[in-house]
Amino acid sequence: RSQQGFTVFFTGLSGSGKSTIANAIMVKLMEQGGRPVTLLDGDVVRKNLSSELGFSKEHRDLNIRRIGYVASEITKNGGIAICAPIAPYTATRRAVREEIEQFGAFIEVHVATSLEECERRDRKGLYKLAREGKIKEFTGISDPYEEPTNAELVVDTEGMDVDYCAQQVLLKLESMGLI
Ligand code: GGZ
Repeated sequence: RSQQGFTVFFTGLSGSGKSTIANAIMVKLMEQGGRPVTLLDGDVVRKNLSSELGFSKEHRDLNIRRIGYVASEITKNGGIAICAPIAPYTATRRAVREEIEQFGAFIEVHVATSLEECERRDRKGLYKLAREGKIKEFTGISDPYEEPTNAELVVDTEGMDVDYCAQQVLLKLESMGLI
């Protein structure tokens, strides 16, 4: 059994299902025992590590670089880091990948649930506020999301349940010899 550390890095729109899938795989990986599993979820990181940051490109990049740094330390020490920010910029995702691949594997998972579906769900009412101009620089509405082209895995939560998507991720990790 491999003891290499690795990072699973989810990227996708607000409300795409990143956190839900991330939580599901965290539970499964913890059940397997062995390596410690650390979840770096978007809102939790923003509250604890990036509380002074907003949503400009500069601030988003800084947020992602911080997440990448923490994940690289975890990976270096043989642990499992699961990250779930929007991470809208290709260049920043690539920089984080390069940092982490020095120490272990990097698995980018694009949660490709469409904007239409995320907005239709609007679980937190943020899309409505963004459409009304009450939230500025909102990803997908008034701020960019650069679609990944080199993700190890693409999942779409529209019409798929969370467990199915989580299973896809676990199968990928297995096929890469990581678990
Ligand atoms: C995007 C925003 C914004 C703007 C607040 N744009 O669905 P949520 O609520 O819980 O997740 C979103 C979260 C995005 O933070 P991240 O740290 O993941 O973003 S990034 O990777 O770009 O740094 C959303 C909420 O914060 N939120 N304002 N303008 N999402």
